[in-house]
Amino acid sequence: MKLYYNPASTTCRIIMMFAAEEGIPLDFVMIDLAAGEHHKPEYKAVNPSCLVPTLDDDGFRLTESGAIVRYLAGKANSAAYPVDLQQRARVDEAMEWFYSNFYKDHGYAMIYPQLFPHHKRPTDEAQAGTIAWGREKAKHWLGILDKDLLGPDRKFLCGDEITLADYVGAEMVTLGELVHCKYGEYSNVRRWIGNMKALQHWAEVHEVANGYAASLRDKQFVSI
Ligand SMILES: N[C@@H](CCC(=O)N[C@@H](CS)C(=O)NCC(=O)O)C(=O)O
Repeated sequence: MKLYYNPASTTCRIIMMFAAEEGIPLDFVMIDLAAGEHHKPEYKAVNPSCLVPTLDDDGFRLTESGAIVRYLAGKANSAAYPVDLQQRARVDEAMEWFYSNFYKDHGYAMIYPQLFPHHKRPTDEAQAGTIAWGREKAKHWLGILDKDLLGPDRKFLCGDEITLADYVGAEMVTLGELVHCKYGEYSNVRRWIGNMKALQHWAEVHEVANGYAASLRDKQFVSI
């Protein structure tokens, strides 16, 4: 199976981490986002949305990181996506919470406009307003993540065992480290992220992202 990816991409690292931890072999095809390779006709034919990741399983092409990890988990019979209907529904519930609530505010409103020119708003006022709004909403979601989704006892989002939701959520939260988020008010979130960072393949999968973070160390950002 081929994965079109870029290691600096949050949504790609969800797949990279899950595949690495589960020992699922993937042939990685690097797409150079900085050079605009994802907008070239060759890649547009692979993924019409011109985004990474895309999986190609012997000609079966699949986009959307959430769909891709579910597909890989199904192929590998992974316990990280339980077959029991209600347990699986809990994993889906947490995954959807991150994609549709948390990421749009924390990632797309607070973080990406600060990092990427094509996410920057057209005026200073709109830019500052978007980031401030995203920050407030992200703090709201982090409070729920900390107290209700994790609480003081859970090792992972759905209990003591890691699930797909943890792979999704941990990438979306740690994305904030690029803009110097420390999440000081959210001790359960920090404890959970610590559990994720202790995974065997975390360091190698995050090498490029960590290099990018280091290059941003001296910049000023709005953070949490
Ligand atoms: N909903 C998609 C989002 C994919 C996505 O946003 N990918 C980003 C990298 S994290 C991308 O390809 N960005 C290229 C661009 O914005 O031009 C998924 O979960 O796979």
